[in-house]
Amino acid sequence: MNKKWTLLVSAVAFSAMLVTACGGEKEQAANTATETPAAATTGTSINIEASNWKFNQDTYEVKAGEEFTLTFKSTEGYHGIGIEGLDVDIQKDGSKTLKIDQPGEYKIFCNVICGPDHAKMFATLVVK
Ligand SMILES: [Cu+2]
Repeated sequence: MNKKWTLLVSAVAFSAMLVTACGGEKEQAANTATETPAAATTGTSINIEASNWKFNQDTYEVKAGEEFTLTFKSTEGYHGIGIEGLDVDIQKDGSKTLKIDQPGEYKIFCNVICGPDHAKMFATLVVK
């Protein structure tokens, strides 16, 4: 009976630790998010660079209804990008001309299984 109880307590403590660890990571990610000057990415072209394991900016901004060229480059490692809801599928290096009429936030993700922190590679395309 005692042994069972100890086991249960350890299991609960362990789960709590896991939850705490996850929460902590998320918080850290939010804290490390840096504001980038909008001027750098507003206009007719945006440059997205990927390294191990992040994009060079958290957000990229373009204007709705205006054509722009998206240029993607893997500066370290081999990465790619896809953008949710858009026909973008670039791997390693490449560019694509786009025009997005619908303002909103589009999720940018790495579309190459590139390594341990692949799942953390996200950025946002803000269409204003
Ligand atoms: Cu990846």
